Amino acid sequence: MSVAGFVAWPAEVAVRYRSEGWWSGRPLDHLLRSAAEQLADHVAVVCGERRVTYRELDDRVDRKASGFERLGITARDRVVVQLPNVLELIETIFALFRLGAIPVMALPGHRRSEITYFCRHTDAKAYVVADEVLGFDYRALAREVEAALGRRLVTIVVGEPQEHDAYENLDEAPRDRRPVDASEVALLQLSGGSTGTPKLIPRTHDDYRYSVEQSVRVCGFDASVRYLVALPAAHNFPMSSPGILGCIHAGARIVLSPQPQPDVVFPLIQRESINVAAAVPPLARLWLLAARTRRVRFPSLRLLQIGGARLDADAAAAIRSGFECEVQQVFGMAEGLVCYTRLDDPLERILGTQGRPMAPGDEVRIVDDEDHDVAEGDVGHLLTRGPYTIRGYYDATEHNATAFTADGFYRTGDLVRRTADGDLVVEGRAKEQINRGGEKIAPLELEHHLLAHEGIVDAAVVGVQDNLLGERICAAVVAHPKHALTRKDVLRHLEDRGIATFKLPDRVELLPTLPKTKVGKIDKKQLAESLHRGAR
Ligand code: AMP
Ligand code: DBH
Repeated sequence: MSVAGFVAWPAEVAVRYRSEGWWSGRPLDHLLRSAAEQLADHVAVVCGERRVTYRELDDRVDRKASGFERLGITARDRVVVQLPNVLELIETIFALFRLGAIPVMALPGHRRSEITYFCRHTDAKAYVVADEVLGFDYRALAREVEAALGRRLVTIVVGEPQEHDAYENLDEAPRDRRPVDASEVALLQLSGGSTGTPKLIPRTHDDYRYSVEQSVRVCGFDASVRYLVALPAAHNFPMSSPGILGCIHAGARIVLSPQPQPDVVFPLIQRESINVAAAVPPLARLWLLAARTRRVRFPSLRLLQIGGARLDADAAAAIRSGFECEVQQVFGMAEGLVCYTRLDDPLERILGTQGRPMAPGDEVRIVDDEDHDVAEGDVGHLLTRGPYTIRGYYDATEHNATAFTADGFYRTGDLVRRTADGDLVVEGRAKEQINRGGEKIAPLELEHHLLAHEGIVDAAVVGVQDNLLGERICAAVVAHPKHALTRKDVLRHLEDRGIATFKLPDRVELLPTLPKTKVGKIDKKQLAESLHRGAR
């Protein structure tokens, strides 16, 4: 039996994935157990001045698992984990994997609105946070979330706990336990989504592990890798492509950067002789500019992986020559499918495409609006299915009916074409989503929050083209004449609603009316274009 709300693969498909050897039946925490057995004294994680070996990490995870258990957390319990890039994040998720409990991978930028939703929607038992990061107090957030939920959460705090439970005290003798069933849900990842509410993505031990193993193979990770985590660690890219889990599978070294800025990252690359790093396109370009002005070089850096948003060929070439390293494009999604350019691909394919699916079991279709395959080379909707692509969002029956085809393909919402070499090129998207430098934002969700203001009669949120971020979030608002609404009021309203920091609009426009289509719907295309023209 699996956790409720999970859509499993059809039985005959699961049988095939197992017989092909794609699903190994081994749970995720075994990645760490094997590394601890084979490379006990290798450094696994560097976090500030702390360095832990694989043996130490494995031991700590065992003790933490028993500690979580003492607080009443058992198999299938959902635990919202919202930690910055610290060792405790890695320990926590592995301790939960070991118990068969299910971490919900929140990001540090999430606020009351999202965290309350995650807790309510998953009926979470516990919440793991840091005390304070960059002046923001997560213990206070935990209080607000409990008030919104109207119930208590087991809140575990890394650092000074106040009235909550101290993470430090989760330290109990390791126990023998039943191995976890690898076909069960291991974690809930998040999707940017395109609807009014965020979507949760159930990933099983079997499927996530397969995606990590395939990533490690394609990216050539081995024990010599020193991998920099500068993006938020819980995100699917730095977690699994090959990311943190890939490093553990390969016995590589994970170096956690508390922040992504050059001031923090550059000294770390030098001090730790980093050879692989992952970035979203705007971050890679920011690093490049800073490296140029400071005239620093990074001779240890071998590979820069770039994904999360479209990287154009010129930027890819500039990054490659500026850092004197190889570039790999990563086109992935927390729902599953990950495409990579291969390390030994000809340069024009590395720079000019988003690569191709990583695994033999990946199925890809490119279709028109009627779900018919387009002619080879034409642009169409990308559909995908396979041994690590979900068959449904968590507890979302209605949305799943349109987000997946009847035969189980996930509708990615991306518009792509396939080159003669078989690589995919992302040409745009059909889904209502803003991609702000790799952060995905659903306009509908923001519009709901805006319309909750009594002085706002109409609202539309659109992505406006931006040279650095790809897109910026712009909220166009029509205020009721009786309310003398200012832009500041609108932003303050959104902050009061408790939405994630990365969803706050870059720009708020107060307009007398919004452009409408012939059938009376808001014409977002025209709106985005006029806002773009207005910005120039
Ligand atoms: P999510 O479903 O929230 O995990 O976001 C995944 C989406 O990010 C994909 O469906 C694409 O729209 C976008 N994406 C990820 N990587 C790339 C890339 N390398 N190039 C273009 N778009 C990307
Ligand atoms: O954007 C993404 O979600 C993403 C990008 C690169 C991803 O999930 C991944 C690699 O695994």
